[in-house]
Amino acid sequence: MTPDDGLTPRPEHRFTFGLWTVGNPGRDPFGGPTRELLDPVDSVHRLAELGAWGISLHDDDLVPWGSSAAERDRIVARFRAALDETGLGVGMATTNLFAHPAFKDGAFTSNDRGVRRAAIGKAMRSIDLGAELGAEVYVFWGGREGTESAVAKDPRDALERYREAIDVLADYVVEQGYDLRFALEPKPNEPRGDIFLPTIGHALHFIGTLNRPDMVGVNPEVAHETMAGLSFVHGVGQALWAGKLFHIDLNAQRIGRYDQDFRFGAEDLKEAFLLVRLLERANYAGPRHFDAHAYRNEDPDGVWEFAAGCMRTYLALAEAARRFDVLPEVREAMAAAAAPDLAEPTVDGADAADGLKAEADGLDALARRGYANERLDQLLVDVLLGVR
Ligand code: DIG
Ligand code: MN
Ligand code: MN
Repeated sequence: MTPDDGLTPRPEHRFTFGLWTVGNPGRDPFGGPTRELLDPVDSVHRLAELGAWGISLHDDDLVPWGSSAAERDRIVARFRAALDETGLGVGMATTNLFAHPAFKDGAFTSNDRGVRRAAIGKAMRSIDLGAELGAEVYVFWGGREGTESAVAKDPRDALERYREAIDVLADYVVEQGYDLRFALEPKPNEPRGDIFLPTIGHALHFIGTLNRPDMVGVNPEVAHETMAGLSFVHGVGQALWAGKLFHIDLNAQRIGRYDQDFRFGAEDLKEAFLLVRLLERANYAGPRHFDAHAYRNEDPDGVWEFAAGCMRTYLALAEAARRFDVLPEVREAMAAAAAPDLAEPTVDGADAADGLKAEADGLDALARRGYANERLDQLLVDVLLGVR
């Protein structure tokens, strides 16, 4: 048991885990399960004991596809009772539109119109479940929305079908009176060779084309933007700047690898520090959601070490960020880097074009200054290493 060193997760921290994360049985493309399947009710109780605020789920995580209506109601009632008993909330719900073989050419963007219509129907049934459980956000991860052979889908048609599906589902939520916001989750590839809406930027543009853009934000994932070779902190920063960070998938990833979904902080600690510092300074109020799983070689005890580690690392990084930002030497280094000056508007109404053009003559003088980034970055490393 970890000593109470101020890093004990509590419900007010709003940590959530997908049922599929702690319930991951260790299956991978080259081997079967290494752990027993976990009863979602057991996950709820164990996560509550660890100090999590809530859970998230795909429809099929709770109600196996093909269950009868009576079986569905029984399963949901038992799960609802566990949530009530523990006080755990439901941060997010989503649809599994990637496991059933019918989705092998896509769901919303399958070339088969019947599959596209069935996908929308499955999403509607899953939205009903999410609303019934009190989910705050509804995520769309288009894991099968893509191609291996790009000649088989005109990307313009695919995006038009994607937009049509999200518009129809947003209308459905409004017609049903559900209090749900949508969040699109980008990913560049895997399981498809190339996936539509591959990055935060693509998703943010796509949202602007929708009939109800205010209802839709993004659910960026650390691993996915990293797989694309991009800065996750910059991507989350742009989502925050656009007012579109409705949810977030926290985990860890090494660039150039398949989607690893490691424990939060298990890889690039500096990037994780900068991410947590950004989220905390932005007062991000959504669920701090982990979409990750324990190593395949872990036993059931290791699964709960994994879950505790995700939350402990987030809290430790938040504490380190607070310590970093109040250090006098950091404030001095920030000033030397002119970091606060970036928040100052560049021009004001009185500026005439001739005046600005004349200032271009000052470039040689402006080139002489330094920005003290080495000292500032070393201070960050010092704090991370606990030597300052
Ligand atoms: C994978 O990163 C995806 C699915 O697990 C799920 O649809 C979504 C929700 O976090 N993330
Ligand atoms: Mn992932
Ligand atoms: Mn995810």
